[in-house]
Amino acid sequence: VTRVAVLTPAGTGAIATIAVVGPGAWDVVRKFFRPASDEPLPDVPNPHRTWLGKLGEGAGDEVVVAVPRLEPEPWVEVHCHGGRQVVRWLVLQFVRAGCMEASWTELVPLTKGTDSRALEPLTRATTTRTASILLDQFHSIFSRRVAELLNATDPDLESGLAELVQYAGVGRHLVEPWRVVLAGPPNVGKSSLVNALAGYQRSIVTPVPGTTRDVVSVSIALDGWPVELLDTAGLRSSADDLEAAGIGRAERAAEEADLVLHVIDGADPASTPAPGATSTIAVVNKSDLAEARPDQPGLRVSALSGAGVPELAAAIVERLVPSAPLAGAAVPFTPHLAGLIVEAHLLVRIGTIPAARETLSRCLA
Ligand SMILES: Nc1nc2c(ncn2[C@@H]2O[C@H](COP(=O)(O)OP(=O)(O)O)[C@@H](O)[C@H]2O)c(=O)[nH]1
Ligand SMILES: [Mg+2]
Repeated sequence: VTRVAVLTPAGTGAIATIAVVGPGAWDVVRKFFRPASDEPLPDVPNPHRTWLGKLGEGAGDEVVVAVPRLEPEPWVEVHCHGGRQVVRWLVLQFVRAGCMEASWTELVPLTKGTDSRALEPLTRATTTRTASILLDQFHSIFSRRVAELLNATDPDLESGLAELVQYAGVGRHLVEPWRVVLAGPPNVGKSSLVNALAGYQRSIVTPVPGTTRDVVSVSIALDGWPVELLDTAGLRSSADDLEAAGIGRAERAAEEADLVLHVIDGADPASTPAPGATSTIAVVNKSDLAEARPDQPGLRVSALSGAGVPELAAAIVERLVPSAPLAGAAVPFTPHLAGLIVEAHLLVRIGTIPAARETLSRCLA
């Protein structure tokens, strides 16, 4: 069967691309195409070439026909004017000639050497860094590596999994951002710090304690990694019901976070250092003030002047992404695949190699 699909988004644009894919693709395009030069289209298309001409009866639309590839099936593209009616009219012409209308998501898996499971996350990636990692995996880097490891010796399987498992965290967060909660008493400068990290005004900053009643989130990219900063109501007991509800939500947000920034006011003599759990960074804000004490443990910053903010951003990235994959690295690119890799790595480490291989095999499409 030969399929026809519009590859460009619905709506009006300057250019649209229609793909005709399948055994009859070349013949059906050739039937409607009138080349601009005297040279007719060849009987068999040479891949990697383009032709300019007109497509369709009557005046026709001026188009460029391209043949990106012939394997595994002939793939012919028609680049035409992007008006809705022109595109519709050309597609219908192919349908009348016997093509089946399809969506682009049905066509892309037909591309040789690609892992179509990466396509949906790729369309949702928010940074170029995550998109380029997903693009690598779309070109089967992860699935090829898994296939190699399934055929590898036991020691190679173990070292291969040890390498892949380093990127499980990244794989879980190529689409879903890491969640970083700013926690601490009211008025220490949490909202100001969110704004300083984001580089723009977003959450409410006020000198009155307890204004951030709920959890306010700001999505940013740190070093190309998607991070959601969650600004919480101050963690303290409150008589105000509305504020108390906000505090409850703040505590839950902190429990579910990938990282908690415990913020204290460096100039407040009553402030106590944050608990030193592994998933927290102690932040001492207001380091610009004369009263700020130099003895408090933690990363010293000033949301007001910006001092220490780049260092804080670097510390967050270091904690969230201790090892970043280089270009071309195999990355388990969804939370599901990351989970399978963690499990397979665990199984290989406790010596149950056949179970590890079975788990790893579930990473293949
Ligand atoms: N001097 C100084 N004041 C700050 C700094 N960060 C925040 N503030 C002030 O402290 C007050 C409380 O800040 P806010 O961000 O609302 O604190 P939150 O309750 O923890 O969210 C505001 O008046 C801010 O302008 C800082 O680094 N230096
Ligand atoms: Mg606040």
